[in-house]
Amino acid sequence: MSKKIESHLSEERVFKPSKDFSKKARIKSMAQYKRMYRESIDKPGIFWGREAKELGWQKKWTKALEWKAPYAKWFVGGKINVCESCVDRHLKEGRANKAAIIWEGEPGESRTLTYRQLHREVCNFANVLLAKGIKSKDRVMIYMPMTPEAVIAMLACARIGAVHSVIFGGFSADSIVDRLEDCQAKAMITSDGGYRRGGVVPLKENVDAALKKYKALETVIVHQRIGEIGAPVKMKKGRDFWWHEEAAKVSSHHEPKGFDSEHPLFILYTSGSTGKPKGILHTSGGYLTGTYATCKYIFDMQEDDVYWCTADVGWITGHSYIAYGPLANGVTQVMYEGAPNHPDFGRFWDIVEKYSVSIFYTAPTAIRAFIKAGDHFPDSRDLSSLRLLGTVGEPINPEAWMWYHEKIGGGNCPIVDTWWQTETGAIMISPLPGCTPTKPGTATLPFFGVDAAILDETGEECGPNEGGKLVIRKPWPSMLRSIYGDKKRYRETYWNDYPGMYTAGDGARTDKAGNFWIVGRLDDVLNVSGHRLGTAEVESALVAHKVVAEAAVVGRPHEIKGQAVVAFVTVKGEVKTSDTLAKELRNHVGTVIGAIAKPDAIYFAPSLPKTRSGKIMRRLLKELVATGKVSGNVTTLEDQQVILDLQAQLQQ
Ligand code: 7RM
Repeated sequence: MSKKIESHLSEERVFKPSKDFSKKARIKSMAQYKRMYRESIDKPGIFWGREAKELGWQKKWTKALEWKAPYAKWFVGGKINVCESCVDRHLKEGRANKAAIIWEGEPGESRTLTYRQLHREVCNFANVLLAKGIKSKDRVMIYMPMTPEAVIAMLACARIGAVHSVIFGGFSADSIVDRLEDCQAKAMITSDGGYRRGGVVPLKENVDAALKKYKALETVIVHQRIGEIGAPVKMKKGRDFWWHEEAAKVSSHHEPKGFDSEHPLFILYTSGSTGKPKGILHTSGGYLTGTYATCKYIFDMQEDDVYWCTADVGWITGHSYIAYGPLANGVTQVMYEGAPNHPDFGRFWDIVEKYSVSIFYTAPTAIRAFIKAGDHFPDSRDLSSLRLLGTVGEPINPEAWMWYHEKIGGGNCPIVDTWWQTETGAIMISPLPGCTPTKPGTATLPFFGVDAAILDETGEECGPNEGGKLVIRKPWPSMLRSIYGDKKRYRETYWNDYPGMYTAGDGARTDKAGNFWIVGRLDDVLNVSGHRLGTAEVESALVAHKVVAEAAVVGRPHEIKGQAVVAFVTVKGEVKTSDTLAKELRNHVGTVIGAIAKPDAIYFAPSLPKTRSGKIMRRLLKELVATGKVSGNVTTLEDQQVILDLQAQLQQ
């Protein structure tokens, strides 16, 4: 099979699931998929009602969907406790002693929480939050490493109706401040630190720095992860409390109360085309139904599976496919704290072997890094427990797909390439592993209830192989409900292109078989290692530095990261440019946003290429960094010499 990798990489290769896989899968044939898809589109209330019912509601809904574009309400009148559906329900259904989370710390320790233990921990921590005066709809920020306590904190918030907002542990103190202010958080849950690549991430220290600027926060609860190893954290009296000390003061019993199906569950910030991240708001009943059903059908989760999603809980993938979807399915999952290359690139495969992982979900950027590291890492591990593989975050290049298929899947695991977004809450376009014929590079077909289409500028549907904008024409249960505190931006960002339809911001095309091929973002959003980053965010971080007059940021194709950040900077009058200054600016971006936003390269330019009306022509800069020259139309440039000078600088 490996010969095939070299010989032809055309769209013609089609991979079908084995008969053996299909026989045991939840969806066994294309006929079954088509029948269910038809029903999900024609009678969404009946289709989704059946899925939702499996979650255990405290009160049944009266109406499945109320749609006044662009606002949807799902399961109106129903009452549900999301945490009860993810945890308590399994105690009654015979899973009390089943492993819910098998956790591995980066230094190597291992810990298992059964559903019963998870229940006790969550109830206990819910009582801690209540004792600290956290009430329904209060916003609670979570800034933690990948420990079970991160999931426990999320579930405890859900249990008492508080709205969590998780911020990725790699973001900086300044990023915390922006988000605290935007959602007006009342409490923060953090850790003394987390392990990453052998080092310690000083989470509490970052929180302390952020709280110098945001004073409205009342309570900080600190989970002890590092203990003696790290520098001792400072605890501010009356504000900061140790998780374990507070937990010891309260009971581990808690009766879950039902909340409205549309009760807010969480806010998650994501990059858009302005400098200010958007707080994507998700609610309860519909979100859980979407994440539950996608896990069930796309990951084909079954009672004896061991599932592992390598994402961080700070991203939507960690919310939907670590915290909520898998637990709603009562599956056993692996959770890993650290980096894929610690101590070396064999770590993931050691974990797969150690816990007999059967379903594995990761990002193309990780796969490309593994390819580069060398085949001896997976070759020397027993990966035969795997039966299904998944990817998410960006288009997967056919080479990476084939390597994943051969080297990790041993040539017989279906691959689900899942397209979705923070905004969609759950997977939207993906193969169903027991039936969909797959091709390297396409996310294939829409999931149940997803009315996806590709439209041209006039709103006409594009034909096969015609590029256009990806839209969703009908509401779906796990869709975002708004941008927190900014309905105007919600309408303008997602609902303005075509009346009543959701625009994803991605360019795409279909092939003759109806498969969706996602090309990439159409707006000024980069995808760096599968993470969304707005060029405007990086630009505003740069211009906040005292020496910078102007900045333009573009993405450059990168072998492993997919895209790398490249910045063009004009400094103020008297300032001398140097390598040292470039380094200082890179670190500055790291301080303002986080390490993922640091530019790979900074080019100093006396001025930036602009149109006569003063708009920076990012299109030219993008071409310049990708190819080293500018071939396109430059006649609208105000000063053509600017781009020629930059071209000369890049060619040096
Ligand atoms: C889940 C997640 C969303 C953006 C999206 C796309 C890109 C994600 C795929 C993909 C091609 C995929 N949420 N994207 N998955 N592109 N194929 N399977 O990543 O909000 O952080 O990013 O990511 O551009 O719009 S996200």
